[in-house]
Amino acid sequence: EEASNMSSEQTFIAIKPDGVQRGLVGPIITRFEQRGYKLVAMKLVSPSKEHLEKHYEDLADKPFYKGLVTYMLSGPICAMVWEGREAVKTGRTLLGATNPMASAPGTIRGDYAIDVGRNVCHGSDAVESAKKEIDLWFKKEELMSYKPANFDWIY
Ligand code: RTP
Repeated sequence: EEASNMSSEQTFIAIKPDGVQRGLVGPIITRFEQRGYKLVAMKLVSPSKEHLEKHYEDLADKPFYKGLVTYMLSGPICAMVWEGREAVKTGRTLLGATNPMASAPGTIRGDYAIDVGRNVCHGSDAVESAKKEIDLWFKKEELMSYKPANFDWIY
């Protein structure tokens, strides 16, 4: 497959405080690695309330918004950027439906979560929001550029 179509798309994936506390960082990273995605950036962070309000600004009118921000402030978050073909859409597929009660087994939420307010992970929902989120959570120099050794076999 042509290089142009193999690795250009990036998505922002975060392991929420419950996922970090429950020791799910490893299993979640493993799923993205095993599928063939490339880890471009990763850090454990405790963002400010203002940062999280910006991240969730589109949800400011929702009844669950305040509780959501409090939940996201409850412990460190593992922030990541993953890259590869259709990374945004497939990233959401790997995560599973927002409400874990509707997430299929085999997805991260379908295997590890029960409550929509403790759903373990976040993934960008569109290429445009992925760009905004990557820009919000990472500095340019935190994004790594390299060619994984397995890419000639995956694409
Ligand atoms: P995410 O951004 O975390 O990947 O989730 P999403 O796009 O699938 O879902 P969205 O509607 O944007 O909601 C963001 C997060 O808010 C929490 N939530 N709680 N009814 C509720 O209590 C409720 N609904 C949503 C979830 O943590 C969801 O991931």
